[in-house]
Amino acid sequence: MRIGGTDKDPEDAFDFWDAKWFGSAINGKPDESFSSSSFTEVETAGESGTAAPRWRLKLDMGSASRPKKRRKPLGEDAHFVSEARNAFGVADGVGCWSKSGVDAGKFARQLMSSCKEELERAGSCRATGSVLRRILKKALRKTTARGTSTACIGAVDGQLLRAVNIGDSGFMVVRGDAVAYRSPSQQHSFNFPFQIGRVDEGTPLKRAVELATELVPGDVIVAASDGLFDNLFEEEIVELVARKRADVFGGTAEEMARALAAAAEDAYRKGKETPFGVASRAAGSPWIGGKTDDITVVVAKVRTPKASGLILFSQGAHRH
Ligand SMILES: [Mn+2]
Repeated sequence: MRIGGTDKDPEDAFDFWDAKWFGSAINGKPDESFSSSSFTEVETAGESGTAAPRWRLKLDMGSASRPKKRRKPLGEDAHFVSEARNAFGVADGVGCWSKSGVDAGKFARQLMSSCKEELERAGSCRATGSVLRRILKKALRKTTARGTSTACIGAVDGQLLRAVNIGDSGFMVVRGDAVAYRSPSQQHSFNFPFQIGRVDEGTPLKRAVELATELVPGDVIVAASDGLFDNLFEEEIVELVARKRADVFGGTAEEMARALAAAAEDAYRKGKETPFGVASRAAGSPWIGGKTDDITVVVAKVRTPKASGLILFSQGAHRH
């Protein structure tokens, strides 16, 4: 097993963990305890009683991906953004399917593109938790590739960000210099997330959680695969977002996404201390460094419907 970032080809360094992950996924009946700490989780089952939203917030979105293997540039993560629906999604196909000749990345990409298609086909209907769950279910049925994947789709519903999530991809809402919300991660055990697949493979979709959190203009949503969250601490993510946001002309969503993905890759390539290292040691393994993994980041900047040009003027900046 590799300790740190240097003594082995990083592209092959993760077999130990992959084997554990995959083996349990296919054969095991692991315990299904949640690894969720103090995050707020809003139950959205009683949709019928909720008032209609007063106004809709808009998302300016950008994304970045960094594959762990240069020879496999598409990697096994997938994502989508839909400006039309103010929605996004992230999926992380389980890598060790490759040992059976299956590219779980293909499955994850099919799942995300179908989610986008179904969301946009649903027209202007509200993106409630149960609607998002239905969309994920329909998208799953449309996949033809084999494999399993985590999945997280989020959409703006009035002033709320609604999401349906299964596994350890997820999102956080950065407000000012703090984390206003973070979605809970679902793992059977360390480094073995809930994951969905076709037919009987993976975790039943009913285990997906519906989430909702209130947004305010100026919030920055960071949705990502575990490649980001395992390699950067919350404080590092917040700090990077804040630094980019302070850049009046340069802090686009895409630039934020790129900077976050680059920092996460840097963390595992240089063997820095990471959340993954901390969690590994807590699980009894002497791991130091990050997790060599595909990294996918979607950044969504939250604004009022017509505020995009006004923010610059109110800050007294001039664009030529
Ligand atoms: Mn991953």
